[in-house]
Amino acid sequence: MFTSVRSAPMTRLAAVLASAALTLTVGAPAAMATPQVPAGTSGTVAVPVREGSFFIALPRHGFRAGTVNFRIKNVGWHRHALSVAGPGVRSTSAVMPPGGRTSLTVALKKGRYLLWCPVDHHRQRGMWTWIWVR
Ligand SMILES: [Cu+2]
Repeated sequence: MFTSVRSAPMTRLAAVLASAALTLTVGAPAAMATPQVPAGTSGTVAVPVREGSFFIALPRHGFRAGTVNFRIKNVGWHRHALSVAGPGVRSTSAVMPPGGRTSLTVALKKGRYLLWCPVDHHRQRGMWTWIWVR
């Protein structure tokens, strides 16, 4: 008899605790959803590229292996594009009008890649550069 009287509040308490635990469990994944990806080791790295008459400017030429998204801006007076060739990659962006933007995503492996502008004779006029991936 006494046990059943005492067990009723305990059952309610247990229900409240279980509910609180459920709330915490549901809330936890959202709190832990912040990506913890070290820069340059995985995920996509965004790299701004400027192209003009007649150059290709990158903020750096050394990269870690992984996916790179070149975000290209044409700051010149001619049409430009970006080609990338190296281990496992041979890719060309859309052609940008003066002032235009485009992007090119490539998966870089260890090695050396050539970047150049494939429009007209821009490569011969100086629009090329190397990047190194390790
Ligand atoms: Cu060009």
